[in-house]
Amino acid sequence: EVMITINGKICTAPEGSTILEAARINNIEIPTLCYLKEINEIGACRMCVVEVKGARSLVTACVYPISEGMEITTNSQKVFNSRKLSLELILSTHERKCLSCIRSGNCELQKLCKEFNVDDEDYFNGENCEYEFDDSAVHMVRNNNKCILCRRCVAVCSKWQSVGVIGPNNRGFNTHIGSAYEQNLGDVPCISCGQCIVVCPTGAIHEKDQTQEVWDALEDPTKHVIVQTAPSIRVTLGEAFHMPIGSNVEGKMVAALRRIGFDRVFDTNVAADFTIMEEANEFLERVENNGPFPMFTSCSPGWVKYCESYHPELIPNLSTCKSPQQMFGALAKTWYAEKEGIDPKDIFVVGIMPCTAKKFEVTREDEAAAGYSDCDVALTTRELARMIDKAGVRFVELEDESFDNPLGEATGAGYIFGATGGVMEAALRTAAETLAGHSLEQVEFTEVRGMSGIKEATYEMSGATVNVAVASGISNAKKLIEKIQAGEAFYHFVEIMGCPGGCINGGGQPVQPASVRNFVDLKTKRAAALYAEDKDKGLRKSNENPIVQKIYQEFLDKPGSLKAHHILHTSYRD
Ligand code: HC1
Repeated sequence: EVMITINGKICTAPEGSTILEAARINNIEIPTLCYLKEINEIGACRMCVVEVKGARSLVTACVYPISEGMEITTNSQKVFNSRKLSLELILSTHERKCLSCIRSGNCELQKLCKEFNVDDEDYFNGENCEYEFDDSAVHMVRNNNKCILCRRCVAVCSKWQSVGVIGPNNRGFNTHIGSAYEQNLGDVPCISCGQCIVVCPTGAIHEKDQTQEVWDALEDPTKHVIVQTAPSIRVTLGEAFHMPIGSNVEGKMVAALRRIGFDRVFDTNVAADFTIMEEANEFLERVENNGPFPMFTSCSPGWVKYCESYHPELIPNLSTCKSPQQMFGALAKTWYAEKEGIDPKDIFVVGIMPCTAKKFEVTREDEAAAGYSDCDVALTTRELARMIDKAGVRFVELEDESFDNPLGEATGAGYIFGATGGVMEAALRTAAETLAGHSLEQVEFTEVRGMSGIKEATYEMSGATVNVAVASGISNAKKLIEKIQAGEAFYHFVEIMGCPGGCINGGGQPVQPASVRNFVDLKTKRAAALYAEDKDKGLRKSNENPIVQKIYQEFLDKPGSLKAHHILHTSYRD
């Protein structure tokens, strides 16, 4: 511990801390705009300037280490004036259409302008670059007129995701973020993960809003509009309504979806149970046929796109299972349509997903079991929150309601899909039981839980040794693939999720400002709510789900059957 003084008060902080970290530990917030812990520590925005006794000028707290006896002032007039000046300069090149901005109300720049009494937005007005929107990608829009050049998006794209398809173009006054040679985002191998969106402090990047398509379907009397909610939505949606991180709002979410007017409110978790049935079966088939190993999971569309674009040689290793979102849509337009006597062309399936790549996934080829796209629209958690607000639904006050049947009751295995390691654990539960041929006591495979980027485990199952690995975030996936390809590791089964931590930290989730992201373990809190729900469930193995058993009996025959293949599996291309 190092002894320092902050604003006249003696306090301590661990050695090696920056001033920013030391202040936070002592409950003093220093504002930042560019800083993202361990990812973007460039001290460029100068919002975090503070006074240090003896230093010649103000120092940037995000990168400046503390030392014994250091005297720091974070709240002097000199500090305030400098921050205000920085904000005025940022505003001079910022498109100030705040009223209609998608981030109005949770824009980090807007909040600081208010705090530092920026009373003249036009103070440094002058010549400005005018950028066209880049809306060439399926999932997102970039409006560089609102970009403040903090480079957080650039940093996460290259460091978390090892994709690196964006960076600064041009220099000086003309600097702007984009792809190399000014290519459109839609023309470069972006994997649509949306991690850039959740770290953007302003409205410069956001998902392509498709809520109007859903409102239109809801008004169309010929459409039977079904909504399905991904595992992680119920533990993150509350954040959009200022509820604590990790609140499980499943009941309110269902109630809100009904108030909005969906004809049926179903659960993607049921389809996650189907994914496990198919994936466990596919895995056991590979065991019989000696590979190809490892088998990679295929439910994360950002990962699938990465695999297709960057590692096409691994396509034979990708599970052919559609993702739960797509399996759900396929079953809705085949089994459910038949059962309810509805023409599948009149069924409109909306997925509420934590993920921007799901918008891309619904457009994939070979995902149309009934001859129509399995799923029609994928909305992010944020888009759903906007629909709830627009519909005038007082979310926090809602009484809990339950999903509709028959596609509303999932096992605990379906819930944990939303966190890294969850798909693996769910698959192991069913695979172990299938191999044993009878019910097993063991439900939890805790070695694959937790937020480490790469997890490995070995299990003995009825005499067979199964090596598994789990990676989340593409930079970790890349490391794991390199290890496998170098022959340094051998796994039978590998789960990969495109976003660090899995879907609970997806690119479509409610945006938390950097002041939260840098200091709160968002991923663990959100995941804990899913594991708690799993623990509470009477049924925790996908193979125990009565509706899953029923649909196999009366419609699909058995996992891996021809019909199951036609409806629930897909193909890939490089
Ligand atoms: Fe996911 Fe999945 S878990 S991919 O993370 O397999 O997006 O939440 O819906 O499809 O079920 C996302 C989450 C989600 C699918 C499932």
